[in-house]
Amino acid sequence: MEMTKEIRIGMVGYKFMGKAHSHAYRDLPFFFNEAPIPVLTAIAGRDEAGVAAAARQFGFASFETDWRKLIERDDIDVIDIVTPNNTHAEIAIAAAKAGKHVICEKPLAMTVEQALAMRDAVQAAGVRGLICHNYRFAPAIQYAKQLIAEGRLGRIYHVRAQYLQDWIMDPQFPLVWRLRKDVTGSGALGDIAAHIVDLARFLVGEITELTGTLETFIKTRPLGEMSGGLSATRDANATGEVDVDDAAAFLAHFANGALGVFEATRFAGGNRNGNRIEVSGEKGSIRWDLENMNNLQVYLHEDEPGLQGFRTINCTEEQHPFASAYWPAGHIIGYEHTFINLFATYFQSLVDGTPCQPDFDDGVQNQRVLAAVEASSQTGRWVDVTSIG
Ligand code: 4PW
Repeated sequence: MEMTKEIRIGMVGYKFMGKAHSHAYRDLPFFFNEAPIPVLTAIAGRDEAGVAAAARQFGFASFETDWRKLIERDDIDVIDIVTPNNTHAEIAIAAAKAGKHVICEKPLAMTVEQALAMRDAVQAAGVRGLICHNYRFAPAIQYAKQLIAEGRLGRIYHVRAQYLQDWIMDPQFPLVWRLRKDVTGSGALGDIAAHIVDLARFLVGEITELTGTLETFIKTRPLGEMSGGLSATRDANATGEVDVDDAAAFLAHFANGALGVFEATRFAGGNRNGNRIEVSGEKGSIRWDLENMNNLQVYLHEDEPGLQGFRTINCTEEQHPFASAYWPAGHIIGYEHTFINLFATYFQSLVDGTPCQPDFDDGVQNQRVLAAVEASSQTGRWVDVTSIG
């Protein structure tokens, strides 16, 4: 009997996404019992006490206080980057050059130029990059993709996507790294619009041109630090200028002729994590909301008149992608399982040598869209996404 392959993980960073990824690695073999097994080999962070505590909590066998040491180790197959965005390119390129596969949180980089350099580095080294757009791995989104690919919705006319949060609405919420351009690149745009751009690209295809705008409602905030999840601690005595967007909105044309309307904001009071997409086609429509993520709303025009309307499909049946790995029908899964599905697919592809998306090409395409929104916001004009970078 052939042994199940092990994939040895070296993770850089250990906050919100570090916890989400580590949890997924530990739970993965419970559900995907024939998939390669992730081994939590080492974790890196600059603060020795912090990284040691994270290693204990998440279950890593060892830790390093310099990510370069992690990359030099020959007992690691995959480097997983869960640090702020301004560090992604340097770590990913060094990891690829050292022959490691690279998992990277979104957005891939600060700029299209960096994203291209990261894509080129993994290609040149013959290793595989994965960008963590976990939401496309919700079973309901995978099922929607199947319906669209089978032509069940016919020609696609509209994409309506929103990512609505409200965690920084308090003007006293501090200027954490996610609100500092030098660390994060952009605000709601790169942090959450990136996800709906990925869902739209996955379901409908490439965006060719767009026009958009960015807005910063609160321009000065107290200084402070993230303290876990999306909470923060505030320094009462110092303030700083906010140089990223609080909200982004744009209209887009897709290569297949569809029209898209996108909105991403951290100022939609009452919406804690409202990641939503609706696709309208000539024969039917689908709509999905992360906060009710097991359900897919489906409308099919072929339904008998009088009974037409959106039906709610609970995507936990054996026909729904990934669902059988978990529980019997109707026994729902959550946010954390989107990461498990993503990593199980990626690790299997590493062993089989088959393609796995979203890869660094997807990261580059996504970054082009983000750059186009910024450019359009500055000029007030439509921007050709295909000509960027
Ligand atoms: O998936 C989302 C992220 O990309 C999460 O809900 C929080 O917002 C954390 O970062 C962004």
